[in-house]
Amino acid sequence: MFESIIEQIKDIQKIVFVTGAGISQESGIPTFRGKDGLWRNYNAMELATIDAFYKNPKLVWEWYNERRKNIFVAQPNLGHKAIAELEKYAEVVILTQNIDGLHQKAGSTKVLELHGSIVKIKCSVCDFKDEMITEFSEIPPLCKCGNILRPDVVWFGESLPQDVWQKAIIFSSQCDLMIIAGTSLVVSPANTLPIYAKQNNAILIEINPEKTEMSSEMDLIIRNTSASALPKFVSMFKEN
Ligand code: BJW
Ligand code: ZN
Repeated sequence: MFESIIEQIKDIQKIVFVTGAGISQESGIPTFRGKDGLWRNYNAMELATIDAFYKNPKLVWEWYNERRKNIFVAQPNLGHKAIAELEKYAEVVILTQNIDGLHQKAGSTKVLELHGSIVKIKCSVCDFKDEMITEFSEIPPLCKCGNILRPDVVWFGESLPQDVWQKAIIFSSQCDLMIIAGTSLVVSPANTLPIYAKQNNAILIEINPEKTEMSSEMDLIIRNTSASALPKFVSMFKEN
């Protein structure tokens, strides 16, 4: 079984990665649902919601400011770098739920950020959008229109950016191989992407030290961390 999948993989052209917090764990960025995912006794489910932001924007901004500091010093790990290198051998698209920009920092060129980006901000009311260059002296910061600015990320109860989501569906529906790395697949709609790939008879591979919601759907499971597994996986393409 394993050998037959490996043989098929070598001839594959269109590869889609679906990545989550676990892929950046070895860069020192905590995952959401792991033991280290707690912040001041809050968990992500409590903070990453539009309701939490309206109830206590200062608290939510403090959480993002602290994460931003950590993310800015973080470096891509061997997992991010292996995916970037794979572009030499195949057509690679990354559909990431992460907001940390580490895939791009590693050199990957086709990255769709499903849940936004830590470096972007937008107004909670008007159409204003910008990149956050420096920290704001007062939080929550205000837009020129007088309303509160917010991180340009997708919280629970909000829709994903429709243009990004439509492209994610198209790439997933057309790929030959989907590699799902470092995500618990508990959050929708990102966790439906493997279904689109499966409908195209794509091979599904999961890279995760733990079982996920969709492990039973996978053609191959690599129970290892992404920084350990991905360089070995990419080396198979080099040998071809
Ligand atoms: C390693 C590793 C290593 C560790 N190597 N692996 C009921 C009421 C209301 C809504 C809903 C509801 N039921 C369902 C919904 C929809 C909701 C949802 O899915 N909720 C579920 C939790 C039940 N989804 C939404 O609301 C989404 N929008 C939507 O559906 O729109 C339509 C709609 C509109 C209005 C009302 C209802 C529906 C939006 C979801 C947005 C999620 N946002 C966040 C925050 C983003 C910004 C930020 O980063 O701050 O996205 S929450 C958080 O979860 C973040 C992540 O991207 C996302 C996924 O988490 P991820 O990446 O999988 O991380 P973990 O921690 O869960 O898993 C890490 C994995 O790595 C683990 O498996 C480890 O084993 C593994 N690992 N080390 C490899 N070294
Ligand atoms: Zn505004």
